[in-house]
Amino acid sequence: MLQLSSLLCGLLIVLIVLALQGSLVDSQDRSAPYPSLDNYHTILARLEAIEAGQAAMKRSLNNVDARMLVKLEAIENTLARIVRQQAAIQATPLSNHSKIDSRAVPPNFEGIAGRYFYIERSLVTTWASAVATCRDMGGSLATFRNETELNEVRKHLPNGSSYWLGLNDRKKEGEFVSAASGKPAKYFKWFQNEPSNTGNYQHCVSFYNGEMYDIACDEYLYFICQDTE
Ligand SMILES: [Ca+2]
Repeated sequence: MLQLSSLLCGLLIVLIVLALQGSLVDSQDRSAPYPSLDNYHTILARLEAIEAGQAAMKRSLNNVDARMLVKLEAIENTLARIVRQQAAIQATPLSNHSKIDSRAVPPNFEGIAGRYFYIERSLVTTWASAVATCRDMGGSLATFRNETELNEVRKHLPNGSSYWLGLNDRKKEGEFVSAASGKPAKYFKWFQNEPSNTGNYQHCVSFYNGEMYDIACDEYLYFICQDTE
Protein backbone atom coordinates (compact mmCIF):
# COMPACT_ATOMS: atom_id res chain seq x y z
CA MET A 1 0.00 0.00 0.00
CA LEU A 2 2.82 2.31 0.93
CA GLN A 3 4.69 1.27 -2.22
CA LEU A 4 1.66 2.05 -4.40
CA SER A 5 1.16 5.50 -2.87
CA SER A 6 4.91 6.22 -3.33
CA LEU A 7 4.63 5.12 -6.97
CA LEU A 8 1.55 7.32 -7.51
CA CYS A 9 3.27 10.21 -5.83
CA GLY A 10 6.33 9.73 -8.08
CA LEU A 11 4.11 9.52 -11.17
CA LEU A 12 2.33 12.73 -10.12
CA ILE A 13 5.68 14.56 -9.77
CA VAL A 14 6.78 13.35 -13.22
CA LEU A 15 3.46 14.55 -14.73
CA ILE A 16 3.78 17.97 -13.03
CA VAL A 17 7.35 18.36 -14.31
CA LEU A 18 6.29 17.37 -17.85
CA ALA A 19 3.34 19.80 -17.73
CA LEU A 20 5.57 22.63 -16.52
CA GLN A 21 8.13 21.97 -19.31
CA GLY A 22 5.33 21.95 -21.89
CA SER A 23 3.97 25.30 -20.72
CA LEU A 24 7.47 26.83 -20.77
CA VAL A 25 8.11 25.71 -24.37
CA ASP A 26 4.65 26.96 -25.30
CA SER A 27 5.25 30.35 -23.77
CA GLN A 28 8.65 30.62 -25.55
CA ASP A 29 7.00 29.79 -28.90
CA ARG A 30 4.36 32.44 -28.36
CA SER A 31 6.87 35.07 -27.36
CA ALA A 32 9.02 34.67 -30.50
CA PRO A 33 6.99 36.89 -32.93
CA TYR A 34 6.31 39.55 -30.28
CA PRO A 35 9.48 41.43 -29.17
CA SER A 36 9.92 42.01 -25.49
CA LEU A 37 10.16 45.50 -24.01
CA ASP A 38 13.94 45.15 -24.07
CA ASN A 39 13.80 44.45 -27.81
CA TYR A 40 11.67 47.57 -28.37
CA HIS A 41 14.29 49.63 -26.59
CA THR A 42 17.06 48.11 -28.71
CA ILE A 43 15.16 48.81 -31.95
CA LEU A 44 14.37 52.34 -30.78
CA ALA A 45 18.04 52.93 -29.95
CA ARG A 46 19.06 51.66 -33.39
CA LEU A 47 16.50 53.90 -35.14
CA GLU A 48 17.81 56.86 -33.16
CA ALA A 49 21.38 55.96 -34.18
CA ILE A 50 20.31 55.80 -37.87
CA GLU A 51 18.59 59.19 -37.50
CA ALA A 52 21.70 60.69 -35.91
CA GLY A 53 23.82 59.23 -38.74
CA GLN A 54 21.53 60.83 -41.35
CA ALA A 55 21.74 64.18 -39.59
CA ALA A 56 25.55 63.95 -39.46
CA MET A 57 25.65 63.08 -43.19
CA LYS A 58 23.44 66.08 -43.97
CA ARG A 59 25.73 68.38 -41.96
CA SER A 60 28.78 66.96 -43.73
CA LEU A 61 27.13 67.51 -47.16
CA ASN A 62 26.38 71.09 -46.16
CA ASN A 63 30.06 71.53 -45.24
CA VAL A 64 31.13 70.15 -48.64
CA ASP A 65 28.74 72.62 -50.29
CA ALA A 66 30.27 75.47 -48.28
CA ARG A 67 33.82 74.43 -49.17
CA MET A 68 32.88 74.16 -52.87
CA LEU A 69 31.41 77.65 -52.71
CA VAL A 70 34.61 79.02 -51.15
CA LYS A 71 36.70 77.36 -53.87
CA LEU A 72 34.39 78.61 -56.62
CA GLU A 73 34.66 82.10 -55.19
CA ALA A 74 38.47 81.82 -55.17
CA ILE A 75 38.44 80.67 -58.82
CA GLU A 76 36.13 83.57 -59.74
CA ASN A 77 38.43 86.04 -57.97
CA THR A 78 41.48 84.62 -59.77
CA LEU A 79 39.70 84.86 -63.11
CA ALA A 80 38.66 88.45 -62.39
CA ARG A 81 42.29 89.27 -61.46
CA ILE A 82 43.57 87.71 -64.72
CA VAL A 83 41.00 89.69 -66.73
CA ARG A 84 42.09 92.92 -64.93
CA GLN A 85 45.78 92.12 -65.59
CA GLN A 86 45.03 91.40 -69.24
CA ALA A 87 43.18 94.72 -69.53
CA ALA A 88 46.08 96.53 -67.84
CA ILE A 89 48.62 94.93 -70.20
CA GLN A 90 46.50 95.89 -73.21
CA ALA A 91 46.27 99.45 -71.94
CA THR A 92 50.07 99.71 -71.53
CA PRO A 93 51.87 101.18 -74.54
CA LEU A 94 54.64 98.62 -75.07
CA SER A 95 56.71 98.15 -78.19
CA ASN A 96 56.12 94.37 -78.27
CA HIS A 97 52.62 94.71 -76.94
CA SER A 98 50.95 92.09 -79.15
CA LYS A 99 53.55 89.46 -78.21
CA ILE A 100 52.74 89.79 -74.51
CA ASP A 101 48.97 89.77 -75.05
CA SER A 102 48.99 86.52 -76.93
CA ARG A 103 50.53 84.35 -74.20
CA ALA A 104 50.17 83.62 -70.53
CA VAL A 105 52.71 85.27 -68.24
CA PRO A 106 54.39 82.76 -65.91
CA PRO A 107 53.62 83.48 -62.25
CA ASN A 108 56.08 85.66 -60.25
CA PHE A 109 57.55 87.24 -63.39
CA GLU A 110 57.74 91.04 -63.35
CA GLY A 111 57.27 93.33 -66.29
CA ILE A 112 60.56 95.10 -67.09
CA ALA A 113 61.26 97.06 -70.29
CA GLY A 114 58.32 95.53 -72.14
CA ARG A 115 59.20 91.92 -71.34
CA TYR A 116 58.75 89.67 -68.33
CA PHE A 117 61.62 88.57 -66.11
CA TYR A 118 61.87 86.49 -62.96
CA ILE A 119 64.74 87.44 -60.68
CA GLU A 120 65.86 84.79 -58.20
CA ARG A 121 67.28 86.76 -55.28
CA SER A 122 67.43 84.17 -52.50
CA LEU A 123 68.60 80.82 -53.94
CA VAL A 124 71.95 80.24 -55.62
CA THR A 125 72.53 77.39 -58.06
CA THR A 126 74.74 76.16 -60.92
CA TRP A 127 74.23 77.42 -64.47
CA ALA A 128 72.65 74.14 -65.67
CA SER A 129 70.29 74.05 -62.69
CA ALA A 130 69.29 77.69 -63.33
CA VAL A 131 68.47 76.75 -66.96
CA ALA A 132 66.29 73.86 -65.73
CA THR A 133 64.57 75.99 -63.06
CA CYS A 134 63.66 78.74 -65.54
CA ARG A 135 62.32 76.09 -67.94
CA ASP A 136 60.22 74.56 -65.13
CA MET A 137 58.77 78.03 -64.49
CA GLY A 138 57.66 78.32 -68.10
CA GLY A 139 60.53 80.55 -69.27
CA SER A 140 64.25 80.33 -69.99
CA LEU A 141 67.46 81.69 -68.47
CA ALA A 142 67.56 85.33 -69.52
CA THR A 143 69.60 87.14 -72.14
CA PHE A 144 69.46 90.88 -72.78
CA ARG A 145 68.51 92.05 -76.24
CA ASN A 146 70.01 95.51 -75.83
CA GLU A 147 71.48 98.03 -73.41
CA THR A 148 68.08 99.47 -72.46
CA GLU A 149 66.88 96.06 -71.31
CA LEU A 150 70.13 95.42 -69.43
CA ASN A 151 69.92 98.78 -67.64
CA GLU A 152 66.25 98.35 -66.75
CA VAL A 153 66.79 94.86 -65.30
CA ARG A 154 69.87 96.08 -63.44
CA LYS A 155 67.70 98.61 -61.58
CA HIS A 156 65.92 95.62 -60.00
CA LEU A 157 69.14 93.98 -58.79
CA PRO A 158 71.11 94.84 -55.66
CA ASN A 159 74.77 95.73 -56.24
CA GLY A 160 77.35 93.14 -55.28
CA SER A 161 75.38 90.02 -56.30
CA SER A 162 76.07 87.81 -59.33
CA TYR A 163 73.32 86.39 -61.51
CA TRP A 164 73.46 83.72 -64.20
CA LEU A 165 72.45 84.78 -67.71
CA GLY A 166 71.38 82.33 -70.44
CA LEU A 167 74.68 82.45 -72.36
CA ASN A 168 77.47 79.87 -72.70
CA ASP A 169 80.28 78.89 -75.08
CA ARG A 170 80.61 75.26 -74.00
CA LYS A 171 80.18 73.95 -77.55
CA LYS A 172 82.68 76.24 -79.25
CA GLU A 173 85.09 78.43 -77.32
CA GLY A 174 84.34 82.11 -77.79
CA GLU A 175 80.97 81.53 -79.51
CA PHE A 176 78.39 82.43 -76.88
CA VAL A 177 74.94 81.02 -77.65
CA SER A 178 71.56 81.70 -76.06
CA ALA A 179 70.22 78.97 -73.76
CA ALA A 180 66.69 79.73 -75.01
CA SER A 181 67.32 79.50 -78.76
CA GLY A 182 70.71 77.75 -79.06
CA LYS A 183 71.66 80.53 -81.51
CA PRO A 184 74.65 82.89 -81.18
CA ALA A 185 73.77 85.84 -78.94
CA LYS A 186 73.98 89.34 -80.41
CA TYR A 187 74.25 91.63 -77.42
CA PHE A 188 76.97 91.56 -74.74
CA LYS A 189 78.31 93.99 -72.23
CA TRP A 190 81.55 92.42 -71.06
CA PHE A 191 83.57 93.69 -68.12
CA GLN A 192 87.11 94.74 -69.12
CA ASN A 193 89.25 91.82 -70.38
CA GLU A 194 86.22 89.52 -70.41
CA PRO A 195 85.47 86.94 -71.68
CA SER A 196 88.80 85.70 -70.35
CA ASN A 197 88.22 81.92 -70.21
CA THR A 198 90.75 81.88 -67.38
CA GLY A 199 91.98 78.34 -66.74
CA ASN A 200 90.14 77.25 -69.90
CA TYR A 201 87.00 76.35 -67.96
CA GLN A 202 84.98 79.60 -67.94
CA HIS A 203 82.09 78.82 -70.29
CA CYS A 204 79.01 80.34 -68.65
CA VAL A 205 78.06 84.01 -68.40
CA SER A 206 77.34 85.85 -65.18
CA PHE A 207 75.99 89.37 -64.66
CA TYR A 208 77.61 91.42 -61.91
CA ASN A 209 77.08 95.16 -61.29
CA GLY A 210 75.79 95.71 -64.82
CA GLU A 211 78.55 93.83 -66.67
CA MET A 212 79.14 90.33 -68.01
CA TYR A 213 81.82 87.80 -67.08
CA ASP A 214 82.57 84.30 -68.30
CA ILE A 215 83.01 82.06 -65.27
CA ALA A 216 82.93 78.34 -64.42
CA CYS A 217 79.47 76.84 -64.99
CA ASP A 218 79.49 75.00 -61.65
CA GLU A 219 79.67 78.20 -59.60
CA TYR A 220 76.61 78.92 -57.44
CA LEU A 221 74.84 82.19 -58.35
CA TYR A 222 71.40 83.78 -58.31
CA PHE A 223 69.75 83.87 -61.73
CA ILE A 224 67.35 85.76 -64.00
CA CYS A 225 64.68 84.06 -66.10
CA GLN A 226 62.80 85.56 -69.07
CA ASP A 227 59.43 84.53 -70.43
CA THR A 228 60.24 85.09 -74.13
CA GLU A 229 63.41 85.05 -76.22
CA1 LIG B 1 86.27 85.30 -67.09
